[in-house]
Parts: sequence; structure tokens; C-alpha cells
Amino acid sequence: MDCLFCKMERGEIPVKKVYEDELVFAIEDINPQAPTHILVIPRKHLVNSLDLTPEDDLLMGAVYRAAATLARERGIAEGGFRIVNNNNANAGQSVWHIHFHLLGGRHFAWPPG
Ligand code: DGP
Repeated sequence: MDCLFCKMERGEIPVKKVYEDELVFAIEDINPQAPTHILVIPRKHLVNSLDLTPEDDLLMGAVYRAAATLARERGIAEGGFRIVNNNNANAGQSVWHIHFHLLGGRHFAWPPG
């Protein structure tokens, strides 16, 4: 399949995985928006949250646990962090394989831009 994150998952595009388990892997974002900016990526190809079905409930738990593990490892857990999932055009989704941004190491405004 001609999908960037699927190619990374299969090892066809070399990328440093900073975390991986059976269900997800994580990489540093190429265009970081915060001192810590990691993408947690399900191995399964789903376009975005709209593709989730009940069989993905375990997968979503794995996503959030991986992000929390990485937040602790990177020392951003106590200070605060965000987990962001962009869905479709208005949200700015640019890669069409579901992924979750772990952002931390600075203050974030609310509401988001
Ligand atoms: P989104 O806009 O939510 O679809 O986020 C896609 C993110 O993927 C964006 O922050 C940049 C990142 N990205 C795109 N291409 C690559 C790549 O080749 N390597 C890495 N590490 N990140 C990428």
C-alpha cells in the first residue's frame, strides 16, 4: 500500500522507532511543534478516527498507554502534555493514516489555534 506510515511500519522507509509494541509504534515528528513532539502510530491502517470500530478498542488503549509511557520517559508528564489527533481537512490532517501527536515541554494555549 502506498502509505507513508505503512511503509515505516514495514521497514520499507528507515525511521528510528522511539517506542513500539504489538499494536503501535512511535517516531519523532519531522516538523516538531514543541520540545517533545512524537507521533504514536497504530500499525493497522486506518485513515482516521472515523474508521474505528469496536475491534479497535484495545488499539486505542495501546495508543494512550504508549503516549503516557513516552511522556514519563521524556520528563513531560508532570508539567503537562497534549495528545492530539487531527481528523480531515479543517483539523489539518495531512497524513492519511491515523496517528496521535504527543506534545510537551512548553505551555499550550486554550482554545487551540
Ligand atoms: P497531521 O497534520 O495531523 O496529519 O500530522 C502529520 C505529521 O506527520 C506532521 O506533523 C509531520 C509528520 N510527518 C510527515 N511526514 C513525515 C516523515 O516522513 N517523517 C516523520 N518523522 N514525520 C513526518
